[in-house]
Amino acid sequence: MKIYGPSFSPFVSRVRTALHHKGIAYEQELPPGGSARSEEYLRINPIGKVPTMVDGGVTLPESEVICEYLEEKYPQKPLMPADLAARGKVRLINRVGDIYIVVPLFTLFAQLNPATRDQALADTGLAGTRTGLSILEGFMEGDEYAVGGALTLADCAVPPILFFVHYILSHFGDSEPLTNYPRLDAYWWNMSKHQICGPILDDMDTTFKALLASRA
Ligand SMILES: N[C@@H](CCC(=O)N[C@@H](CS)C(=O)NCC(=O)O)C(=O)O
Repeated sequence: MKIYGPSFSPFVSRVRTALHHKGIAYEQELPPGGSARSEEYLRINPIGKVPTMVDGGVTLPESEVICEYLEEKYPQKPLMPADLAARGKVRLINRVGDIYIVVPLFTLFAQLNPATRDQALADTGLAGTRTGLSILEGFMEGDEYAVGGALTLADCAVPPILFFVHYILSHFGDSEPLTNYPRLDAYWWNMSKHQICGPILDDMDTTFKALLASRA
């Protein structure tokens, strides 16, 4: 099994968390041609984003799709609860993260530099991200795990998103962005110490700092 993409990507981290939890061996490579938009990589994944999974003859883009594939191919050490309503909750939390937090967060990511910042776009991104966090706070079932009492696909997706919530909002004067969301705040600290999620978050931190240093 091969995963294309760097460890600082929240979407690569989501897939890596599932792989580590299930104990599946994999190789990790950066996109050939040096970018997710290179011709070589676009032949593998025409969406031009990371991650992509290649498993024998199966090539899949999109982190959520890859995680569902892994869950079905390797049902041992499940990442979906048995209960139907809980399964719906996992999918709902992942949808909220991908649409209602990541989308406004990406708007903010393009406005990090105060010198070139479009303040109206930044304000829209900030408001949207905080609304998304508030929605997510309401759907979280606990502060140890997102749904029920065990790791699920929601815990593969949410902690890497919260990593970038911290990084991005710190550029807008909010260095403790989860203070108003007590369940998410406690969850973040619990996940940073979790035996599977903690090391993945550490890898995000190390590789992201290296990326920033290489650009400085
Ligand atoms: N919905 C996609 C999002 C993937 C995504 O946005 N990846 C970013 C990195 S975090 C990317 O590949 N960006 C490269 C680019 O846009 O050129 C997923 O869940 O896999």
